[in-house]
Amino acid sequence: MNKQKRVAAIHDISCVGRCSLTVALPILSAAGFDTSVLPTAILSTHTGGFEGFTYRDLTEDIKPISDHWQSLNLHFDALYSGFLGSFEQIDLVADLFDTFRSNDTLVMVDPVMADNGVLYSIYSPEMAKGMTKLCAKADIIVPNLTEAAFLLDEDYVGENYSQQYIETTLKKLSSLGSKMVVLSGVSFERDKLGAAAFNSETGKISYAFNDKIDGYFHGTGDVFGSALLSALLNNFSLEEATQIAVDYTHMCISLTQKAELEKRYGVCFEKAIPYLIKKLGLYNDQVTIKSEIL
Ligand code: PXL
Repeated sequence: MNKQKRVAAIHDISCVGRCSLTVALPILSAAGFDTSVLPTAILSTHTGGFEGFTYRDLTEDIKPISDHWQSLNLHFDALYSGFLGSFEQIDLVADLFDTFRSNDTLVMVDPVMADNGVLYSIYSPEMAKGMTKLCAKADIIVPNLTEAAFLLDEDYVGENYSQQYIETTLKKLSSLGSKMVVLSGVSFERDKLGAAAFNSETGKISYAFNDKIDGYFHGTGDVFGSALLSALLNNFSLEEATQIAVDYTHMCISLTQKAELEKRYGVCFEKAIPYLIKKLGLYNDQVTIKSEIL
């Protein structure tokens, strides 16, 4: 057996409402990776749709955890950051990248901070500026269209944009410093939704789409990012990995919609894990998802 790859997932724990670590950890584990976690904050729920959530900022714990990890001489095949708990965490996570990056480490930054044209409630515009610094340290960044606008200090274009706009945006995002960019939430046709990917080393831009399901489903950015990383670490190309992540996210949304689940609790990504595993080629047996098991 090849050596099992190890990932560090650096996100918050939203105790209720599937997103961030409660999504990244199970998906990356199911995809076969030894997944270590570094929680950036603990919230009773995520910030999008629940009143009165608690918030414990774990900024003070990052450096001691990192120092202890360093004493263990840990090697990480991927470092994957998402929602950060404070402005200071940007520099702390950047330092952690410097400490644990080796030649074969893939550093993925999801600049989680906004959606649908607005910043998440606890984020400030300064956070958005700081996040560009972290993106510069990444091999791959995975913003949505709103985050892209904040990173580039541009106006959010809403749903009216051209293919030219997407391709220019991909290139501008890559010039922040990362080799690869995957832009999520891209749609050119009313009934299709997906992502655009750019590899600055080859200059290649690719698109991955699936059927669009109307409505806002919480936590899908984290489902998408975790599936994308799972595919990249399983040696799929950027184009293939983007399609796998789009298809898996679509499957999760589709199952959630069929089950008529409350959207603020996130998508039922768990039920679609066998589908992801099959797409990743980890099992050869026929896998069918039965929506009636929901
Ligand atoms: O899925 C993004 C996310 C992660 N973590 C927290 C959030 C959100 C989006 O609202 O509130 C705490």
